[in-house]
Amino acid sequence: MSLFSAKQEVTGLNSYGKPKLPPGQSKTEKFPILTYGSAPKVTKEEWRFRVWGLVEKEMDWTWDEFMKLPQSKLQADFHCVTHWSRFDDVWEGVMFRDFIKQVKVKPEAAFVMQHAYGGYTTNLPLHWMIEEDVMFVHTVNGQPLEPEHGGPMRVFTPKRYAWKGAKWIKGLEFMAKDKPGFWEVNGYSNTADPWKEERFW
Ligand SMILES: Nc1nc2c(c(=O)[nH]1)N[C@H]1C(S)=C(S)[C@@H](COP(=O)(O)O)O[C@H]1N2
Ligand SMILES: [Mo]
Repeated sequence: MSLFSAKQEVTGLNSYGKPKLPPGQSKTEKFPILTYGSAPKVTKEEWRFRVWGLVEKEMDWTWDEFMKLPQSKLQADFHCVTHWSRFDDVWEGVMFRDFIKQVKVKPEAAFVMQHAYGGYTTNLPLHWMIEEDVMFVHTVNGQPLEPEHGGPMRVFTPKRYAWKGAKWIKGLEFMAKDKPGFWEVNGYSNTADPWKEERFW
C-alpha cells in the first residue's frame, strides 16, 4: 500500500540555471560503462533494499514493495568525472525525498552512505540527498535499466558527478558524521560539483 498520492511528473529540470555543459565536459551520444571491478549480477527477485544506522527502526523492501512507492520521471543530464556528459535522458523511479518519508531518521543523522551489491559505496550529506532530483532509478528512456548500468536499481544524482550515485544499490546507512566512500577514499572530491569542476582532492 502506498502512503502517497498518484504519479508525480518532474520533467525539464536539468541545468538549474547553470550552463548545460559543465566546464571540461564533452557531450556524448554513447552511454559508456564505468564500473570499478566486475559488475554484480542481481535479479529483481533477489534484490533487497535496506536502511540502517541512525534510524528509529531498520527497514527493508523487496522489489515489489519498492515499486509501490510513488514513481516519478525526471529528464536530466548525467556528468561523469572522466569528462563525458549525456543530455536529456528520461530517468524513472523513486525520488529520494518521496522514499525517505517512510523512514524515521534520527535527528542526529546528517550524512548518508549508499551501499551497493559488490561493495561500492559513496557518501553525501542528507540535505543534498533530499534535493528535488536525487532518485532511485529502474528505467531509462522507457527501458529497464541495463545490468551494466546498475540494473535493476541505481541512484542518480544529476547535480553531482555520476560516481555519487551507486549502481546496484542495496541500502543506505544513516550517519552522524561524514565518512568517505570508495572513490572519495581513492582521490575523488567529497562534494563533486561538475560546475565547479570538483573532480579530485
Ligand atoms: N556500484 C557501483 N556504482 C557506481 C560505480 C561503480 O564502479 N560501482 N561507478 C560510478 C561512476 S565513477 C560513474 S561515472 C557511474 C557510471 O555509470 P554508468 O556505468 O552507467 O555510465 O556510476 C557510478 N556508480
Ligand atoms: Mo565516473
